[in-house]
Amino acid sequence: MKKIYACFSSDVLHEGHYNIIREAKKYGHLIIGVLTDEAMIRFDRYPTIPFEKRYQLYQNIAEADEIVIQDSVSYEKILRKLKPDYVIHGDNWQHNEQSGIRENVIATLREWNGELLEVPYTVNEEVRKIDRVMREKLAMPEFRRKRLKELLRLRPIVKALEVHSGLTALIAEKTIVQDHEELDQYDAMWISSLCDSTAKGKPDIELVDMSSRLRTIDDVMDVSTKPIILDGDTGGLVEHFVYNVRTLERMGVSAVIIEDKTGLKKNSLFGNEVVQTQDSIENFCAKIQAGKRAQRSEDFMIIARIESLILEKGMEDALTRAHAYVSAGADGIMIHSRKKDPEEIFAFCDAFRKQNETTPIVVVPTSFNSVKEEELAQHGINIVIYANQLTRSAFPAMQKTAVSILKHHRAKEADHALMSIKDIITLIDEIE
Ligand code: SPV
Ligand code: MG
Repeated sequence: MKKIYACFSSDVLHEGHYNIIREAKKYGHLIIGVLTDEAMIRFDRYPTIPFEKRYQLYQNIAEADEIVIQDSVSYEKILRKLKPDYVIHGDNWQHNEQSGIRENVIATLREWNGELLEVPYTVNEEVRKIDRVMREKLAMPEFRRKRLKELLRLRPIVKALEVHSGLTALIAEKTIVQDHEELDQYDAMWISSLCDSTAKGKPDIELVDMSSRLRTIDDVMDVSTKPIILDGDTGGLVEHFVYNVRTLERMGVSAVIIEDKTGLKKNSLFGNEVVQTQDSIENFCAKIQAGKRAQRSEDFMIIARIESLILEKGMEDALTRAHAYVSAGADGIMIHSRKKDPEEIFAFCDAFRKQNETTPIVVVPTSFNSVKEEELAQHGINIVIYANQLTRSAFPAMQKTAVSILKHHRAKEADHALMSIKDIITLIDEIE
């Protein structure tokens, strides 16, 4: 009897899947692969039900003769193990970001004369509705909020991209790339004080107040499902911070990072070129403790950011503070540096991890940008934040266009670098 393999990643079975299953069954022994959570979040959206439930869902398919686990987006490993005569899939992956995965399937099957069968992909009203409902569920505060902690368990390193508007949130939400037979995407979003302020043409000195920051968060939440890490600056007055913790939690923000500075806050990348004052360990611990007492859910994280290396107070000071902040209840620490290489960040992380193996470490490699994620993870770092690159890429592009139009007294010369009108009007999903 011939063997046919199909892999599914959906939480809900719909007509499109049944169509594939019915077709597959005509060829013989049907093996269904269930994608693990780790693989699913690289490839598609976040699962709305745990892996065990998804596995059960596929077990209940009457036509399935065998259920197996596929633990990577690439089919290569599972295909070599099963050596099926056929793989069946919808034809939608011929021209999307999965085309490389498809080519790899064809090449792998060729090793034993196996064949890829493709059925027309079903997009009807029911399929669109299921997708919409899933996304809406993921955007709900109770789902979104806990997702960062879940990702810390699922990912070797959580990748966050800076966003400051609905449009930038869509980029963080939807950008998917092929990466060595796998797919990759961002895990989370960072709402930077620098970029949120810059987008408003204001300096990064806690001038853009919390009401305005909440407005940005709401714009981002409106069009996305990924978890949000808020740059909470110094956290402000303790008496205000406790209210803000509740508000952020209620909205579905996953984490706030507060930095141990006091007085008029300046951007860290200025270092000691401007006057910046670090808070005392005692005061900052009191702020963390007050925030943790105010918090109502298990999911929300208060992450303490240490500015000792930025302010050249030394490694010992950074480590003393890190351990003190964790003892005060911080759910994670962020260590910042404006050095061009990551040596002091690695020295800090290695020393911290000797005494503390579990508390998540966050870094922002803006200055030390040559380091790759894998190396960060090897030093025990759990979250990497790309804190300002979207803003820094958009500004020169817009400025160049403005100059070109002014110089040429028309827009024609700028046009080759612009997104087409057709693309821009279809960029935004409409609610049906
Ligand atoms: C921000 O993005 O606003 C930050 C990170 O706080 S940094 O600008 O590097 O200080
Ligand atoms: Mg900031």
